[in-house]
Amino acid sequence: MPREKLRPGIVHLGLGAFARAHTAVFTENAMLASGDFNWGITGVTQRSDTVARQLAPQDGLFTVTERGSGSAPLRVVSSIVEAISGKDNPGTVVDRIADPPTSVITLTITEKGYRIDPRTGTLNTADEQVRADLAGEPPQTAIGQIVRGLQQRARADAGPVTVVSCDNLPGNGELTGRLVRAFAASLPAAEARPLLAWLEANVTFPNTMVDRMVPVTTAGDLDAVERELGLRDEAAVVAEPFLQWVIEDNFASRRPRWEDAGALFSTDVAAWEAAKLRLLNASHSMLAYLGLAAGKTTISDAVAEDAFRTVCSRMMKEDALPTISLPEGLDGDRYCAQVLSRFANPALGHTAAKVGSDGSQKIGLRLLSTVRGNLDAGREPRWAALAVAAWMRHVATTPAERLDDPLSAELHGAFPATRTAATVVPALLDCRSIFDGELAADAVFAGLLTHWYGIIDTHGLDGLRKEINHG
Ligand code: CS2
Repeated sequence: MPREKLRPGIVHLGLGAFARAHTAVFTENAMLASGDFNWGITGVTQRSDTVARQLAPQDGLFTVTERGSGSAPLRVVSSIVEAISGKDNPGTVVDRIADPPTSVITLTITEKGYRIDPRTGTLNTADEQVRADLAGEPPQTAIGQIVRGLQQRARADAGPVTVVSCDNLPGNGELTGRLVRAFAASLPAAEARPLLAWLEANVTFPNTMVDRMVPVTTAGDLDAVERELGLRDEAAVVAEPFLQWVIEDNFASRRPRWEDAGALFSTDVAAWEAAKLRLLNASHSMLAYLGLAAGKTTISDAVAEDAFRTVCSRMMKEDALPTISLPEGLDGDRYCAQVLSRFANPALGHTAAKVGSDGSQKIGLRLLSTVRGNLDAGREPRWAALAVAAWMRHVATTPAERLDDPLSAELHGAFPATRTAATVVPALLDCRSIFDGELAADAVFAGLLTHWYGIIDTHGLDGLRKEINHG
């Protein structure tokens, strides 16, 4: 890549491993294929500044190592032109968003980064950081940084911009648009009115579906890269060979030619996203919680267990597929088989603990959507309920301080002293941040959860094997 030709054009919020292995790679490939080098990325870290500190002395350069069959050789990625700690330099983030050459803002901030009020589906204005951002403190939340940047952009008349969410959320673009407008509308009226009008005329929020499994980089990975490269890369990432991006072509102004790098521009992103969430992500979560219950460290270890592979496959085919309409060009059976074989990649080392983190933010989108779809159609969501029960047991058997979940305290606060199927299931069903009243009151669902929870809790893997073989 001719770095001297590179000009900044994208601000990316959430510079984790996924962004480096997906968005940065697609963007570099698009620049190389199209010869348009105006898409250098200014990357912004969120809560932890580690990646900004790692990339700064490396001039933004880092390696991507693919793992598993069909892997390409190690490559150096050079599309990141600047890495900023958003927590420490929110003013710089706002300035970069407002810079006239910035015409795309991309986001990988994970589900919890959006600060959604689960009860209303809109911005959680009770969140302390959201409140501070609204009060005019240097913005710490991604939505606060975006809105303050757009406000500065509007005042300077710096031109239209597109905000591209790349997180695993249904209708991620529409959702981001709603949150941005909700933040803007909560500002004092004299600020809100002109800003909302400017947003309407100058900013779009296309929906996208992103896909690549990217585990946490380990010390062993860094050593392996050093052996191969002869240089230490503190910001190295590893990933599976597969990568995919489906994007709605709804841009307010210029954009990179991501299609030249293999991205698919589609008018049916919602269908791609629903398929990915309810098939891939749902079975990923299922394997994570069943795997954790059975002492399996990685997703590939979990999927190697016959019983677990079977329940995943049945969850996808019997529960999830009937609730979605597949986008044109996607074959359901082939997709399910491909997902299972990607999970089985033994070289990836994707841990069950990582995939199982933040369950409170994930299960609603991945599994409860399928549960509702089946209950509404008068069917039993048998396998999806098993996955939810496995999550419940994970929550109940992990001490609050070790549970990697933003709702850990709330979830643990709900438990009675003895934790059995009969006490844990109703206690968690009562958490309105996760289960709505209708779902919580559904006797079929509660019955399935209690059944599965009891089997895992009392009979473990052997009990599950027996039950699955009989079912
Ligand atoms: C995983 C996803 O950690 C998780 O929750 O299910 O990050 C998954 O690896 C990606 O969505 C794959 O594209």
